Amino acid sequence: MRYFEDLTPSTGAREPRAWLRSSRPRLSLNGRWQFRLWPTAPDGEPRPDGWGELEVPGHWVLQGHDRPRYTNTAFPFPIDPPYAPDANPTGDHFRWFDLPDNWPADGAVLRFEGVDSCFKVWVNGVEAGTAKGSRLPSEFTVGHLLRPGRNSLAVRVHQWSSGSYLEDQDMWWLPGIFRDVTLLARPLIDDVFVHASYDHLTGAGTLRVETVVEGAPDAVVRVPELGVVAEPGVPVTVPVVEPWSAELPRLYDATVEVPGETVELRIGFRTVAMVDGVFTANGRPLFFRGVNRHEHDERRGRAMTVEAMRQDLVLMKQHNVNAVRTAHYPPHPAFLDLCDELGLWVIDECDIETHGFIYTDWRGNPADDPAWAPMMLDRMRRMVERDKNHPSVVIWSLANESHRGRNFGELAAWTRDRDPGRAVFYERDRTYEFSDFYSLMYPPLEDLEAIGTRTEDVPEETAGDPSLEARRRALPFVLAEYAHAMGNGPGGLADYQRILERYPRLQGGFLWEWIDHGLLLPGATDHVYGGDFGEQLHGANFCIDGLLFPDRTPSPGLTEYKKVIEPVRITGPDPLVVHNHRTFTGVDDLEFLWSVAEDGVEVDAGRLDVPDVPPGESIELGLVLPASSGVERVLTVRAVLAKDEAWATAGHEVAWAQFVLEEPAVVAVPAGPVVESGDVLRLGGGEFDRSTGRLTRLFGQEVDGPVLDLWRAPTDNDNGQGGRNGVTQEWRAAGLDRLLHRVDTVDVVDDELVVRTRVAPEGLGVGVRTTYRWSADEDVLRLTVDVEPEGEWGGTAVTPRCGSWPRVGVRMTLPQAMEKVRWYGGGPGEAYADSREAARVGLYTRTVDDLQTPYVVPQENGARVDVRWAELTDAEGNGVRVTGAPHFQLTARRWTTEDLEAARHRSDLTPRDHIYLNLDLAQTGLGSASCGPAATAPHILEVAPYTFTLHFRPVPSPDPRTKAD
Ligand code: IPT
Repeated sequence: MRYFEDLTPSTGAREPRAWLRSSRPRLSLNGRWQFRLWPTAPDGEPRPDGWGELEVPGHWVLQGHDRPRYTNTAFPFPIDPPYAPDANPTGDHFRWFDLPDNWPADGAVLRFEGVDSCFKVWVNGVEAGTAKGSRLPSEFTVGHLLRPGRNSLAVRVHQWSSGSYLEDQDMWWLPGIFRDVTLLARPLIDDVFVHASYDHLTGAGTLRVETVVEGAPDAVVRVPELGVVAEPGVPVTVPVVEPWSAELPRLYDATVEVPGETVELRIGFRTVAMVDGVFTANGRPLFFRGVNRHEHDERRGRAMTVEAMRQDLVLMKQHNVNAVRTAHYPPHPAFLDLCDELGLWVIDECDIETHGFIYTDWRGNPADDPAWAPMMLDRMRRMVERDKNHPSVVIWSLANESHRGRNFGELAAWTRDRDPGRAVFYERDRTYEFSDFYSLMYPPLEDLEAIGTRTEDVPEETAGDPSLEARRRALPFVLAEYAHAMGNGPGGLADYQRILERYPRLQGGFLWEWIDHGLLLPGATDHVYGGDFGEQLHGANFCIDGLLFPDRTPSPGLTEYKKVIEPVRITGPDPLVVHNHRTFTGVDDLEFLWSVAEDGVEVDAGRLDVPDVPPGESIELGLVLPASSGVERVLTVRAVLAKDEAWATAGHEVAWAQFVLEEPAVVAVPAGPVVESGDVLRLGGGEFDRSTGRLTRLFGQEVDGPVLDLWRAPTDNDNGQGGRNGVTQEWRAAGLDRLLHRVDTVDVVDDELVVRTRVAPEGLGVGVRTTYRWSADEDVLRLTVDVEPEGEWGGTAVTPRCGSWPRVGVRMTLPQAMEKVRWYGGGPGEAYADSREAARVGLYTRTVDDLQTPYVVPQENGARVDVRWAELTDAEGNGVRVTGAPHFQLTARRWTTEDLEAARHRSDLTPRDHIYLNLDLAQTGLGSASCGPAATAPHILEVAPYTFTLHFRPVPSPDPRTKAD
């Protein structure tokens, strides 16, 4: 059997050990390598002739050789473990390197941080070893193979191997040497295991450092700041230390020394423990405001730069995220260093996922086959040994989505024995027998609530085993994945958070997922996803499901998450209360600012005196507000950083709240005559077609509409998973995407123009009676729309039920020059019924182009909610102001809903020569049905009668109070 297909994890590799910063010489072998790609695994040794070049670390498929492949669960090769197909792209990598003159003569180690998926190494033409386990390090002893001066290094990398059966994570298949390659002078200190605990009752820290030193000379452990000088293996108690937590990531510099080598460490004192079914750190229950993070860079794939890793963590901290699950493999080791430094709780997950065995109904699943136990245990050991010194890592995760399997018992037992100081996690074995947590993915709210009260149904898997079931039911719960951020969404975050925070059993969750996996291939401007290469089997855009766009700009979902998981809450206005939801720290790092705005313009502001509030407690504040003014008044209270932190500067906003103190006075109904002249009806600033009743000119500008609109370009979450279980199907079946309009009557009744219509889909009997009532005076044109569904929306024997509408509102066009948008209402970003916590009332100015949210796969986006009024004007400042009665939702684009719906990539959208405006009463929420529950009842726009009113005024306005500035 060929080495890349056998069940040997590696040959010639050294024992796994910690990732250490050593004073011994090292030589980075990153850089330009020679490269040649073979369509199938060749025999013999790589020879350097006629080759191209490649950047290492890197994936060849992102550097012009072959192409990347995306599948969700399906293996892109036959399920025939442990075999690889003959079509097994194999990349030969070759380079020369010069050994520095002063390189120590006592040996060397060649270290690979990650090679996908199996490789063989030759040094100066002699084989040094082989390894599998893509996202894990491998080291080979190579000192005896080196010579002074010039040396050659050849690495043959196979895309497919037996290891691939353990690497079916939902992501791009990206072969190559994608993490650093380093030559290390042979370590004298081979391994270090730091045990640094914290006693929250006494405030003492206890440090014990185990070392593995070759030849066992005496090592010395030093922590200068604490005056500690200790022997390895001997516990030292320091009476007072500052503990490490994600909120206050206190690290102490330390060293381990032997003659000839110093290893530098950063120690965090902290103790995690299960106490009465609750996971605690330093004596307090932990609560995860987490994200699942894949390693992804739009150009470099999983060959991450340290800058991008830092950027990820800084963005997480800035958005109130306090935990990360390294979905679904150990990250680059530098990432965990940064987690220690910046403060994040980490679930470190092993590089194991066998999801594709769902297609054999789990027959042959490696997780349940003892023959695979060594391969799996090897992975667990390499992760735990590498990452064991990071205070940020508090939970070891055995795997993702690999079903039930006895090998997990072995992994868990080994892990608990090796590191009793952390918890063990595995979600997909429904007995949870090997896990310290109960966990699920994407449960509906009711299920989460039941889990909170420990009244959830007994899983089938534990039904026959009362003691196993009792154990499971006593476990704390962590939401491993929820709120699928695919495309526009997720919706419902606030609803989840409310439940998560209510029950002590629920210790938080990890949103799916951090970043969109869109890839930019060399020279391309559009991101690719599954299917873009004409491949048959692919996962389409299912991995475009992040809170960041592929270029790491935050999407509206992240802004919403930040608001929803605020660690400090402000409620009010009377009384105004600050609640500290942190676990360990007070609020004295924050400054509390207030301001009052009238119609969006700040009229008063100040600083609130807030005494420190201990974690878990609240405080009431006195705030005397200015007297009534007759216009809308909004109080905003913000908590901002009082000083710079490692991840944000002073003034960075952590939490905020808004309160409408006073509603505006109601606008009177205008009354002026309707004037008929030929085919045209004139009413205030509007001109209407006599026969259709359609508005054709508005304050002198050519317009079309407004007409009823019920449709939107379906979102990924509307579509549901794989185009099933979504609302789009229901909406299409009801013909909402093909509505026809018929005008029944156009009447002038007193001072009103009344246009009665029926709007209905082709081919069906359902319809919507829609009446437009127009009235006007000199300044304002007023439209009231009555919407009255009729027919069998509830379904018949032959037509399906349609329970909701995407939107209810009107659409109209404006001249393309009216691209400047100024509005008073929710913003600055888009918002939807179940994703609107982050929208705050203010006065905003944007262009129509700015209003678009650049989802990789175009879909409904860009709505602004709670809009009191919005102006669309041209460069000269001429245009129209739309006012709601009281509020409306605003969407403006340079293309139609239909264009948006048809586009598969952003470059498919080309501006037309109009601006398309949607003025809505409401839209259905977003939900998370692309992998989870749909929008819930309160956020669904039911099929029902609706009435809404809009006022149109010219800009500049004759009324000085509403003048554009
Ligand atoms: C879950 C996977 O764990 C994750 O990798 C990703 O595929 C996510 O779904 C969807 O994007 S698995 C799902 C069947 C619950």
